[in-house]
Amino acid sequence: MKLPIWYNEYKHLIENSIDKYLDTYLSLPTSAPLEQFKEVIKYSCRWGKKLRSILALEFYLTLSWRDFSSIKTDDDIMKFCIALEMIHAFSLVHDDMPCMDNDELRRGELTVWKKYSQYEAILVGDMLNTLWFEIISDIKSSYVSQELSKLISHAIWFYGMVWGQVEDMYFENNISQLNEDFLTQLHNKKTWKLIEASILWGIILSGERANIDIFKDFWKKLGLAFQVKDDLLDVEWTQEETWKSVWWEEKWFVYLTGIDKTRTLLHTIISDCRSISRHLGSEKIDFLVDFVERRSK
Ligand code: GRG
Repeated sequence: MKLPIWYNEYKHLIENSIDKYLDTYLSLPTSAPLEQFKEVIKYSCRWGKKLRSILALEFYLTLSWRDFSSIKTDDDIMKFCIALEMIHAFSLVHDDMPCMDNDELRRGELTVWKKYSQYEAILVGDMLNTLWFEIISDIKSSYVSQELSKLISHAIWFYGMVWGQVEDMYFENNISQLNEDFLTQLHNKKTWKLIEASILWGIILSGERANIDIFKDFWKKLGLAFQVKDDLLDVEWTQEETWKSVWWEEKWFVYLTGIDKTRTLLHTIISDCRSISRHLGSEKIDFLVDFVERRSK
């Protein structure tokens, strides 16, 4: 699916902001081992769709009636985007490790543990999951910064990514206990909590909290659609097309319900998202919804 120019502009801004932020620290002279580790840090955050932060940014812009050109790399919304991408990168680096998914390919490149080493993959994850606190603590309003820290922390642990990953690892060896309900719950924790945080905070930073109730269902459904599509990618596309390892896994909607039912499920959830996003009248958000359904990466 071809990405529109604006998507690439957003992505470019996010990537530049991450680089700029890291460079403030990484340009300081250090010892030889740390020089190599700096490369690992940059490698972990590079590439990827940056979808979570693009969602945050677009909700922020639409609801605050701001133009993309008015955004500066040190605006609070950009700090939030950098933090989101660091947390996401951290979860991917750890998820790929031999003790978890044991993946060798991510974002079209070797996974961090495969290219560098397992100890560096663990440490770069530790670092990224610490750095976001510092970034969020730089947000101008201390009340917002405090609220944001709690929400992000919940997306990571409390019914969030870590809990989802614990269940994921458990069902790996106890597949007979898995059913559609458990799988939905697992994905809700593992995947949609961070997507929820992205949209919710795009709204809050825009100053339009009154819109939160309208979009509650939206982010829940979009997060699930994202994961259902992720499962489908593994059966519908090749490794070259998706830029990641694809294989048949038993923990999938496709495995539990069959490919046709999974496609129908995706289509239904996406239609629900479209009817909610229509309220916003943003072509860009409509595109992001379509993108979740039609992406090949
Ligand atoms: C405490 C943050 C934290 C993690 C430790 C490893 C782990 C616990 C959780 C795993 C969470 C995880 C990897 C969820 C998968 C979500 C998913 C489908 C990721 C792929 O996202 P994309 O397609 O990736 O947006 P790109 O490469 O485009 O950024």
